[in-house]
Amino acid sequence: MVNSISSGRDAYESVLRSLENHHAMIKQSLPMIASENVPSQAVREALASDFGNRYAEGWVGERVYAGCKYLDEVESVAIELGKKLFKAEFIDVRPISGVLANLCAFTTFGNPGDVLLACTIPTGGHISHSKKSLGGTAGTVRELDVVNYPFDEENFTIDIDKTAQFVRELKDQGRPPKIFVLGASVFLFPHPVKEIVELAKGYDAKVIYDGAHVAGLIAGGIFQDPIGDGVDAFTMSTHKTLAGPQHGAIVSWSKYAEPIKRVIFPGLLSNHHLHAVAGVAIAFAEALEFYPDYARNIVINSKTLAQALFERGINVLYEKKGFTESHMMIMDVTKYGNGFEVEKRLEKANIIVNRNLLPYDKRMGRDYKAPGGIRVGTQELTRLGMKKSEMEEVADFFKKVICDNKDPAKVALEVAELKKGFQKVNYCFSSTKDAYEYIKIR
Ligand code: DSN
Repeated sequence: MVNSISSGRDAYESVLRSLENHHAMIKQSLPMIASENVPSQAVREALASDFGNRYAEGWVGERVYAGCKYLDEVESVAIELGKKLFKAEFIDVRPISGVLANLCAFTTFGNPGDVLLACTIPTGGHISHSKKSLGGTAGTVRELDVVNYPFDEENFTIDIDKTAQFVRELKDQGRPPKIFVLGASVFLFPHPVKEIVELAKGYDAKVIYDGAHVAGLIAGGIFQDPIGDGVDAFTMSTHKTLAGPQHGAIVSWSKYAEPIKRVIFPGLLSNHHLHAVAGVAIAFAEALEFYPDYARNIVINSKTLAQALFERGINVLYEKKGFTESHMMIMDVTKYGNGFEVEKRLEKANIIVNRNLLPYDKRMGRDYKAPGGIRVGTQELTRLGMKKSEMEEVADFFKKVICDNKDPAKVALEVAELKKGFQKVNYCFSSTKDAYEYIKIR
């Protein structure tokens, strides 16, 4: 923590020092939080551009401000590329985050009091899909009546038969479902999109697929094709496997374009962070060119790391399903303490992960502060060029810290040594600077 700040100059220097220190730290770390990534230099350039100082309320070509010529050009590129990547009729790249994209979808397709189905947080659901009692966006902000899918914990998937029965019961109670949310923050295997779309049709309900985590995998053609499988809207953030700037987008059909556009502006946003829109356009271009390769390598690395950890005695879940089909895996670390303690030990070794609830944690009396699990993602290490053999080395580091109780400070030195060879962003057009280089403008 910062000690004392006695003047504006102190504060100014302290902030800039923290920024540089962070860059130095991340440079020698293994960033493995599944919702993060490192963008290309071109995306960083967009983020530092004057686009970030401008307004362009309204739709491309119909702005309510002057000065939008180049902003419009760039947003048009993002829209065209987004439609191509996600095989969609319509995309709006204005939501400034994944949560905002979800709120836009909830607002377009639901009214307060409507019943919305989603996964619980321990079964992978995101807080924005959650109930009012948890402070979730759907329940708190949109006042939707959130209920949860019956979940097949053995296979880590939504139980379709039980869900069909559950929604029949809801209908009999006079609470027919209006929105089915798919997608998750612990997203190991594709969700049963076709089955839920079919079920939703019987109730004239809408299906929203939150693909924030897997958008880059979908762009690379390796996970599932939610629009092709018939969802009404596919929301995303643009910085996880997609590796763009922190932003959001909503993909849908021409028939919903006008209501979605109106909800976003003037409903939910004024400024839509045009520097980030430029970053999204660049990330989409990178995805078009490089992601079939990138997405495939992410999944190979996830499977390799999960298997390697398992072989070293760490309880990575869902072995019988191959652990994962995505960029992430989930492990039960209760043999070694709890998720919080293990997260902190790994952090001391410069291995950055997050503690996570396991599907059965609630029954065991565990909560999110000290859950039983750790979630690990391989998308950033893959972007830096790591392959199967590095995943074996990474698994060794985990074992040393978690199972063998080795001094994390010593492991941190080995982590830094491995990381030295992986300092460039791959799967992009230009990579002349180091991935975490701190670029001064002042
Ligand atoms: N969904 C959170 C995560 O997965 O870390 C970020 O929104």
